[in-house]
Order: sequence, then structure tokens, then C-alpha cells
Amino acid sequence: MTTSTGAPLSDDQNSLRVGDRGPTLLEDFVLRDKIFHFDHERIPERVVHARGYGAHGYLETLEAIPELTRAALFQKAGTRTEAFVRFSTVAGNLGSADLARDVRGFAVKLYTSEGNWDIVGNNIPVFFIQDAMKFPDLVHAVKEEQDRGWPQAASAHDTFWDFVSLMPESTHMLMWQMSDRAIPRSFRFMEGFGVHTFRFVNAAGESHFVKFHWKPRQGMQSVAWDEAVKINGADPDFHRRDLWHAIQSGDLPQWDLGVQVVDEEFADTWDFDILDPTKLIPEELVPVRVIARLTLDRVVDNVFAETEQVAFCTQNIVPGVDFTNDPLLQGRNFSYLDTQLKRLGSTNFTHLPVNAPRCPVAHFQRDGHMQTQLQRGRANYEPNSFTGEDRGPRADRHSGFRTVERAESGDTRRVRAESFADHYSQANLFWRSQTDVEQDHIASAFAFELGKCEMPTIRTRMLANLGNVDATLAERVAAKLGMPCPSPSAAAQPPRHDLPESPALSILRTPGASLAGRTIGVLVSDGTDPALLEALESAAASAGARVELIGPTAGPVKLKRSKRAVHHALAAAPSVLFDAVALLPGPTAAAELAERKSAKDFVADAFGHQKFIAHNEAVEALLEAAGVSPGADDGVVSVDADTVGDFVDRAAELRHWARVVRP
Ligand code: HDE
Repeated sequence: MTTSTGAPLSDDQNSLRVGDRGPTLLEDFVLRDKIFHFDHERIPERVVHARGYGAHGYLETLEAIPELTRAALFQKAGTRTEAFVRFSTVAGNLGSADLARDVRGFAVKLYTSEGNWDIVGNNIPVFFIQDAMKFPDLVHAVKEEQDRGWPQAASAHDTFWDFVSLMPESTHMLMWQMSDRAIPRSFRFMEGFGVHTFRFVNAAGESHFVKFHWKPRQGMQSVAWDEAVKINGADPDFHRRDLWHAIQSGDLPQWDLGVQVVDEEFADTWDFDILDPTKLIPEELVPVRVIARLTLDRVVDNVFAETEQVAFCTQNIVPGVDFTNDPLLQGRNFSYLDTQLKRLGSTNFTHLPVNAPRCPVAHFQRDGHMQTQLQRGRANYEPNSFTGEDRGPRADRHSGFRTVERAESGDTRRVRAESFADHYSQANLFWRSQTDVEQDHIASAFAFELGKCEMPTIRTRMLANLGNVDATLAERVAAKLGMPCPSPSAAAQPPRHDLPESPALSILRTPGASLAGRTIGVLVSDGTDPALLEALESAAASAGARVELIGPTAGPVKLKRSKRAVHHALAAAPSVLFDAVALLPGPTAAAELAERKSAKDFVADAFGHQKFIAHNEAVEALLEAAGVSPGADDGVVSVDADTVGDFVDRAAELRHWARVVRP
């Protein structure tokens, strides 16, 4: 062990003092060195997206698309590009819980051979506001209220709903935020979106509009709101733990990178503006074309050095990619450098390993705090007339980045384009594209959040806006709030309610539900039937699912001839932590568990959260005690070693939505 300057230490336990009980000496440079550094350990957390978790991986190009973009990474199928991804919530502070109802950040840094390309997106394809000018207001409104310091990581409070109810352009995003998209099962089971319209530019300088999509190969999955609340208590790190475990166990999460490519003339025929970030392009109108696959294969070595210090910037693009005039994107391109300087403290933050490009870097930028590069040669300017190493680099007008040529004209004005005026048609499209179950969740979420608002005028104003989305939605929320439903507010542009439904907007209408990568929680005890347990474990393994054993205590359980260690004690492992459950305790323990609150809650919650439940005959009393009659529906299944495989097949549906649960 040494000091920070490398002097070897003889004692790291005791400071230098006069006598055994005397004062500490100013001379103790060892103490000063250690405490000085500690006192400066924290850097400012991100003003938004403070709570996040990152991982390393790579993007593999599946299809060469030189006709669309000259970006080096898309010139040849099979090209691998190193990647770093950071997922996050938006509103909460660094130490907030993972399961907040919130938008999730989905930020990807691609270390391409022609520079770093950051796609700094979210898990929702639209945004709350149309103009960057309103971003500080939005964030102030959603974060804890300044005069009281709460709520933490929650939009369910007056200032948020006050602001968004006064900003009808937020309504489409609110529909997503009140949907199950905002309470994902984990980062692995959510989509990502670049949100803004970008451009792809090919070698001939021709440009197309492009939207970026990340499609999880694990499928999409969310949790119930009641479950989210309980997971936050039981395991506030549920999402980061899930990602870490999946990668560490070799179950590598993957997303397909898809693009919606549109030419300008086609976009001009639509009745929404492709530059408006509160609008999406329905996949049924422009299909998503998969061009690459992202794999996360390595957890970080050090959360601070990597996840905390990674600096994403929307303006980090590479030749072949370009911006559009989306006013939110334009504002973001200006913003991110400031935030990185503020947080990381030096313009040289690009030297940090997680931020450093993997390709050669050459310029005449010099000096600054924490300069780590030895920039050699004589000239640090150009033009210059030196030669060799003294000369330094030059720009190349042919191979270098060239902004797409476009004609711009108009008067300088502070205006919102007329073409941005339709605030409700796509909100209605989103609503109608959901299943009944998803619509129920949306209505309940609005009622919960507005129910937390103390000012009735805010609720009324929001209900009036929802009336423009869908009359039944507004009425349902009003009924849940016990309020009269006001008439719809005046809309800047009359909403359309006849846009063709888009099944891709619904989680439950998107195929791909599977038990792979999910966890079955199995309640065991002394006397659990080992044949049944083994049959369950082998069926789960074939389905790609993990089994975690939960015992009455954290100690091992005795099976017929063997002992098995358990992963959890029941008191520390509520069923909200699992995707499906199996109740397989031995007869004596089953009788005892029927009297235990933690066991009854385990079962009642699994049932209430519409999970598949397998059980042996011994637990009928426990089921009854939890208010679940055995065979209540075909998601509560009595199993033996021969039939447990069928249960695992069934549980691939993940939730038994037909089970009616009244909150
Ligand atoms: Fe961000 N945003 N943002 N944002 N954003 C930040 O940059 C900002 C917006 C997004 O994991 C900050 O490094 C402005 C939309 C993600 O490190 C900051 C505007 C979308 C992350 C910032 C927006 C995002 C950020 C805070 C409106 C989805 C986390 C810390 C013009 C497409 C990245 C930081 C990570 C982070 C500014 C709007 C996504 C302050 C001014 C729209 C995923 O620079």
C-alpha cells in the first residue's frame, strides 16, 4: 500500500500523534493524503437521469447499408463496434429506487472507427415537450418540490401535473408514462428509441430521415404498479441487480437495432410533422428494418469510473449520420457539453477511458485541467509550414465529416410551427392500440397520480385534456377520482380518432413472451419432494429460466436423502421478485406456513399480480389462508413430477391476464 504519490506505507490504521493519547501532527502527510482525496470523492450527480446502470458490449452489423449511410460501421455485415450502454430513470436522485414510475434512459455510446457516436435515447419514442426552451421547466416541475423536498423519484405530485396539464403537447407522452412502459420488469425487457428524427447520409451526400429503435430480443415485459411499489421496498436495486446477474451468468441481453427510413417527400405527405418529437412514425406506416444487434457482455469493473463518468452527448455523431431541425434535438446538441464540463470538471473529460474514442484522435486542442496527453511536435495551430511530426494534422474535405447541405430560409422569430399543433391524435392512437388490460392500467395510473395532487383544479384541467384523447378514458379516470368529468378542453387542432391502430405500441400485442431469462421462485422446506423439484428445475432450464429456492429460513432444507442450500429466506424474498412461483414445501412446513403472514403475502401477491402459480397438494391450506381457492383459475396449477413441465410451458405467457383482480 502506498500514498497517492507512491510512498510505501508502514501503517494505514493509525494517524501520527504525540504520545499514545496526544494530538495528531500537521506533519502527517499520510493522513492528509488519504482524507483529502476522500473529501473530494463525489462529483455532481446528473441533473436528470442521475440513477443509472451501465454495461459494456458490442454492436454487430447484420446488414451493410452503404446506399443509406456512409457510416463506417454499416459498410460490411459482421463489423463489430465496441459499445457502452447506460440505462437510467429520469427524475430520481442517485440513491432513488429502481422501480419508480418513470421514463427510462437508454443511452448508447458506439466507439466507431470514425469517432464516438452517441444515441442518447429513452424507452419511450416521444417526449413531453416540443422545444428545448421548456426543458428546465419540465424538470423543475417533475423533481421534488423546492419548498418541501419531496416527492423523490415520482411524478405523482401537484407541480408535475400542474405543468403538464398546462402543456397539452405533453399528453401523448403522458399516455406512455402512465402505461406499463414506465414500470419495466427490468432494463432487459424494454425497447429503446432515439426519439428524434435523425438523418442517414450516404457517400454521394444523399440524405434520408431515420428513426432509431432498439428491440429487446428477450421480449418486452413490465410489472404491475402494486408490484413496483413492493419491489422498491424489497429490493430497490432490482433493475441493476437483474442486469448484472444476467451478464455475469452468461445470459447476455441483446437488442436489435432497427431503423425507420423515410424520404423527405413521403414525410411531407403526413398530417404530423416528422420534426415534432411528440410524434412517432407508426411501424405499420414505415416498418422497422433491423440492421444490427447489440449485445451486452461485460459488467463494469468500477461503477464510478465507468457508469458515473460516462459522458453522453447527442452531438457526438459520425460521418454518415446527421441532425434534423427537430427543435428539441437542436437544443440538446447545445446542452450536453455544458453538463459534462459541470460534472466532470474539465474539458478533457474525453480522455477518461470510458469516454475516449477507440480510433486515432488528432487536433490542435491544447492544455486545460487534467490534460493527460503528451501532444508532441512544434506547431499547435494551422495553417503552418512545418513538416513531419512538427506539422500536426489537417482536415480532409473528402473523407471528413460534412454536414448535409440543406437550404434554410425564413425570418428569425420565436414561434411554434403550426404543423406541431396536433397534441391529441397520436395520444388517441396509443390508447386505442392497447389491450383492455393495458387500458385498465393506464386509467388506474392516471387516477393514482392525479389522486396524489392536492389541488382539484389541476385534476380537472388534466381530465379536460384527457377528454380530447378519449371520452371513456377521461370518464374512467374521473370516476376513480370520484369527480365529475369536465368537457374536453379547447384543442389547438381538432384531434383525429380514426388513425389505424398500431399493435406495435402495445406490449401485450407484441409477440415474444417467454420464460427465458426470467426467474421462478420456488418455496421449499424440509420434506420437499426432490423428484418434483428436479423435474421443475430441468423444465425451467430447458425454458432458459432460472430457479431460486426460498426456504422458511436461510438455512439448508432436508430433502429425502440430501440437503439443499436455498437462495433466500422467505421473510426476505416476497413473490414480487419472481416472474412465476411454485409452492412445494413438505407437509409439516406447509401447515406451519399457512399460519405465517410472509407466506400468505407471498401467495396472495403472486395471485394478485396475475402470476402463474404451481403448487403441490400439501399447500392447499396455505392457498386458502391467502384467499386463493385451489384451482381458482387455470393459472393456479396443482403439479407433480410428470405435469410440472406443462406448467413451465404455460408460464411462458408470464401473466394470467384473464384472472380478474380488483384493486
Ligand atoms: Fe437529456 N440530458 N436532455 N434527454 N438525457 C441529460 O446530460 C437535456 C432529452 C437523456 O445515461 C443530461 O449527462 C436537454 C430527451 C438520457 O448519462 C443533460 C433536453 C431525451 C440522459 C440533458 C433533454 C433525453 C440524458 C444530464 C431538452 C430522450 C442520460 C446529465 C432539450 C431522447 C444519459 C447528462 C446518461 C441526460 C439535457 C431532453 C435522454 C442535462 C437540455 C428528449 C438518456 O445534459
